[in-house]
Amino acid sequence: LKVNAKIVIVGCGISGIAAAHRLVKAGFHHVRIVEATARSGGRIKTGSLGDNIIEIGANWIHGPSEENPVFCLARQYGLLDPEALTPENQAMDIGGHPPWVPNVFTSSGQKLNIEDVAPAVEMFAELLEQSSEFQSQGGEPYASMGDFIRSEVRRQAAEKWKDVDAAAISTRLHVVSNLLKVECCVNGSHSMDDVGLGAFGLYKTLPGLDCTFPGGYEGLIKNLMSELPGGLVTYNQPVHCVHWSNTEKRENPVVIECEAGERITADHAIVTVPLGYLKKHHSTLFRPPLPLHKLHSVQRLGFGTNNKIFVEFDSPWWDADCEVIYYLWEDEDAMVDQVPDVQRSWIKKLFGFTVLKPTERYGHVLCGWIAGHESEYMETLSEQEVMQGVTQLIRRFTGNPTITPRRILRSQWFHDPWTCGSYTYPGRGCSLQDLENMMEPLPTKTSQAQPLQVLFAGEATHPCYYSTVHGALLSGWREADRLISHYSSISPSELPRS
Ligand code: 6YU
Repeated sequence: LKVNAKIVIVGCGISGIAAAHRLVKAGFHHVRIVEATARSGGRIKTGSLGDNIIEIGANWIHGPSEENPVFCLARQYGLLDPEALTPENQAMDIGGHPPWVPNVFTSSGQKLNIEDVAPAVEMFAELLEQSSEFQSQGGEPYASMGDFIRSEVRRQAAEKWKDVDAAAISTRLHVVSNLLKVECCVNGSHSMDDVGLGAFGLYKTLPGLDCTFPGGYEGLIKNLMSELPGGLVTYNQPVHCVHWSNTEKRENPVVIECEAGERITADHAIVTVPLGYLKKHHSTLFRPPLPLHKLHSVQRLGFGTNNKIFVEFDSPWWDADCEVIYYLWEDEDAMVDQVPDVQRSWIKKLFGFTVLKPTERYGHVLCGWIAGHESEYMETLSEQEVMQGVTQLIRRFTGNPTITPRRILRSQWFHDPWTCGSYTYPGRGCSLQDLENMMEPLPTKTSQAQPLQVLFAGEATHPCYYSTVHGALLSGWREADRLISHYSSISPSELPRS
């Protein structure tokens, strides 16, 4: 198949790169990517802290096993540690929540035993599992994940913990607050009250214990880019508007208008901009505007913020086997995941830290996680202020006033003008239909107009792997395949001429 169709891909993240890769391999030779920034990779972004490699965006391969195309490519390019390749690692079914060894600290400077927190952790895990079932049952007893979890914990605690003393119950309810904050990071939501209960189960996990890229996630981007023809990407070229539905022109019916004024004509555009960008700019990005049903899905789906704060220490103050550190605020109301006074107390939303392992590779580096409006506020502070907040927090919770970080680095995804947040979650009232609307090409009804003028890829368009790199990659392949099968099914006389 060798076609002359002109295809312009908007955005050079993993979905745009995947689409270009597939199209070029299939014989399309007029493929171009226009990218707003000076780099490829989008939300896959590797940086450094001192001598250490750190991931500012995507961190893990979620579910590294045969069905995960990111895992298969990373293996093919030789980018993974040997442990990640073992059959045992691939077979582990963790349901999206790795079984990390925790250290739990309280705001009064105590380190808790696992037995103190285990009953709440188990109850929470069961509720997450149950919540996935409402999707198939078609009924939602509560409007949001937050409502469901709080109500169920209250109900079950009254039944199962009736003989437990008040102090222990209070600790358990603070564990629930902490786990709600963890889930805000996992989902990229401000609060679990914003996450729809029925749609929560749309997200599917793959088997395999999550693994990282020892040389950085961007190694995947570099390898894929090296297989594309040189000059295919135009950098520093933000797209201002995609003009479509030009009924007078049968050839090149799409015009991509760039902010710098250049107008690129094309037969098809594949738009891969993040949902956060779409929410903010949809009214100027499309002429004519998006059909209402598509626009409503853009609005209904959630796109929140999850940021990381990397902190390096001269020596560890956590246990040698510790993989995650949790903080319980004893002065907080039970089971809350939002901070009432964001400017004064934003740090309360940070659920804790994951420990970068192995130590021989990373030294003593922790990665703090903070979601929501508190995270967006954190982005406006200076690095010095963030460092101060983190230092105070660690000193208070460990009861050790001498702990001093060596250096920090945080991500600022909300204020990134081309992302406007972190990733997609199903908001209240969302359903599979919303994700299907997201991926539907324009024009939606093929009458006389040229079909497939504007196609949509990107993590927010995947029906069950949204919010992930593998979801984004698969969505790019899907839209490339849509064009490939379109051109395979039409007769040669109908093919665009160059
Ligand atoms: C994963 C992980 N991970 C952490 C953090 C973030 C994300 N993800 P891109 O944005 O990449 O590309 C679009 C391009 O378009 C970009 O280059 C723009 O500059 C450009 N653009 C925009 N406007 C333009 C314009 N006008 N003109 C031209 N160009 C324009 N995923 O698999 N593992 O560990 C994490 C994490 C902090 C921010 C992540 C992770 C998400 C991925 O990074 C993301 O999906 C893809 O990279 C997106 O690729 P793309 O091509 O679509 O867009 C149980 C359960 C519950 C449900 N959810 C659980 C899932 C867990 C999600 N995990 C995420 C966690 C972390 C830690």
